[in-house]
Amino acid sequence: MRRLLGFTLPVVGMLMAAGPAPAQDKPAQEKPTAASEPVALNGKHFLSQPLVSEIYTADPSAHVFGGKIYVYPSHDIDAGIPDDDLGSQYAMRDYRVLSMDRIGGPVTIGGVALSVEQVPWAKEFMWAPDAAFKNGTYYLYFPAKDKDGVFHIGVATGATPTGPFKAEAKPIPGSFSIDPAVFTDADGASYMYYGGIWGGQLQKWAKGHYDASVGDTDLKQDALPALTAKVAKLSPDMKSFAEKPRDVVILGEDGKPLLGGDHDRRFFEASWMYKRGGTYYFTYSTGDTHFLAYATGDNPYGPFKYQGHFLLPVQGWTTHHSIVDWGGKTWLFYADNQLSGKNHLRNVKVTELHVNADGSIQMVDPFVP
Ligand code: FUB
Repeated sequence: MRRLLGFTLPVVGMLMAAGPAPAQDKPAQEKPTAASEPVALNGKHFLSQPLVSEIYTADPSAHVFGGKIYVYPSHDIDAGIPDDDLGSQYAMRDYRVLSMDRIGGPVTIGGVALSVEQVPWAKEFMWAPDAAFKNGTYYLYFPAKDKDGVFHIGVATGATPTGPFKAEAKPIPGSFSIDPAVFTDADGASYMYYGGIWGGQLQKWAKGHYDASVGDTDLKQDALPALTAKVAKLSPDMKSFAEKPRDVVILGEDGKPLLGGDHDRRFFEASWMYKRGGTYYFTYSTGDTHFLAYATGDNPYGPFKYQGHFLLPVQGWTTHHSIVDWGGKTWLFYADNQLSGKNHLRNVKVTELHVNADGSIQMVDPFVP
C-alpha cells in the first residue's frame, strides 16, 4: 500500500487557522487549486485540499463533458439552523457548477445555475444534485422539499454544462427522497439511482406511499433487510422514469440482503454508479457510521454483492462522493469540512482512487491496514 501521509498535526492546525471564510455568491472566478497533499487530524482525513474556498460546497457529482471536468455540488450556506439528525442545517437554496480543464488545474466557480425560487414546485433544501448530457442538452437533477415538506426529485435543462438551467414545472412523476445519481450505460440507456434514509425520508415511503407518521431515525428494522436505494431507467427524454423504480439490493457474503442493523455496511444515502469493464460498482454512504462503501454486480439493477469500504470517516458528519475516469486515472470526488469545522459548511475535494487488478477499489490511505 502506498503511503502518502505527508503533513503532521501542527501543519493541520495552520491550515485550519488560516482557512479563509468563504464569501458566498461571489461572481464566477478562477483560482489555482491548492497542492493536493494529504494530512490527518485525530484519525480523520484531510486527504487532499479543498477544490475551492470562495464558497462552501459538498456532495460533488463529477462528469467529463467535452474533455473538461464539471463538478455539480451542493452549495452550502449558513442558514443559522442548529444541527439535528434530519439535516435541517443543510438549508441550501441554489446550485453553482465547478469546472476545470485538468485535475490539479485552476477551478472555475460558475454563476448561479439554478435557484429554488426558479423551481415552481420546490420550497427549500436543494440537496445533492447530479447532471447528464444527451442529444445536445444538459440535464440537472436535484432533490428539494415541496411546500408540504416532502422531498422529490426535479429536473432542469440547459444548453451548457454550467447552466443556467430551466426547471420543469413539476418534480419527476413518482420520484421521492434525495440524492439522484444518473448513470448512462454503454448502450445509451440512462438510469437514476436515488434515496436516503432519516432526513432523506426513504423510510416514509416504505409502504409505497408517503407516510408522515413513520419515525425519522428510529426505523425499527434492525433484524429486517435494510431499506434500499432505488433505481429506475429514465425515459428517452430524460425527464421521467420509464419504469417503476426497483430496489437496489445489497447482499452480504451469505447471499442475503444486508440488515437494517448493519450500520457499518447498509445503505444510508449518496448513491453513485461507476462501471469498469463489465463490473457495475454501486457506491454509497453508510451515513451515521460515515463510510463510503461499495458493492458490485453484473448489470445496472443488481443485486450487488457487498465488497467493503473505500473511504474511512472524514472530518464532518456527511460523506458523499462521485467517481470518474479522467486522464487515464480514476478519481474520487468527496467532501469534508476542513475549511469551517462545521457539519453544514463543507468543501469538495478530489483524490485518486485505485482500482486493483482483482477489481477491488481503495484510496491511497495511510489509515487502511
Ligand atoms: O447535503 C445534504 C445531504 O447531506 C445530501 O443530500 C446527503 O447525501 C448528505 O451529504
